[in-house]
Amino acid sequence: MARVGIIIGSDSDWPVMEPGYKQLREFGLEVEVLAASAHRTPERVREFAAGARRRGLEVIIAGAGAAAHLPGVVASFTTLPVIGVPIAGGALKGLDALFSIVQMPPGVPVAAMAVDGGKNAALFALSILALGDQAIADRLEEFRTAQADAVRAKDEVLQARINGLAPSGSK
Ligand code: RP5
Repeated sequence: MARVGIIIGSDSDWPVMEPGYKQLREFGLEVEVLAASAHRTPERVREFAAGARRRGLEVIIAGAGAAAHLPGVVASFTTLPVIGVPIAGGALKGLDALFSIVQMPPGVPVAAMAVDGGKNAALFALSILALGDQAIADRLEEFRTAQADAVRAKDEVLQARINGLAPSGSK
């Protein structure tokens, strides 16, 4: 049963959200995915969001561009945590979507990720699930350790390259 739902305003948003989807799948989670627009198919959005908890979802990631009302509209139909991802594109390059998502009025909150932050949305969703799931918490620790190891390995390569370039006699 899917514990995370990803809803996007258009199939054109999928390339931004796919890395997050893959991340969730790597953690062994089933994910419900839907493309539906707050403006073009509002009834479909309502149906998705209003029934989300009943279907077993625990957290929803909502990605949209332009006047991105989708995360807020989803949040208006459910008390599940909603993570909004502003998607770049169009004349304002995601600033419009960022403001639409981050400036929710009091009462119906949405967590706002960076513009095009589909992967972080998945990691944040995993942190929420980890509150009540030790296996996911353990896997998140492993993820962070592997990430740190990768940074250290890149630094070693960088240091070797710098030292190789250093003129003789210099440190
Ligand atoms: C938004 O408008 C969607 O989330 C998408 O980011 C943007 C453009 O949609 P399409 O014209 O590509 O369907 O509602």
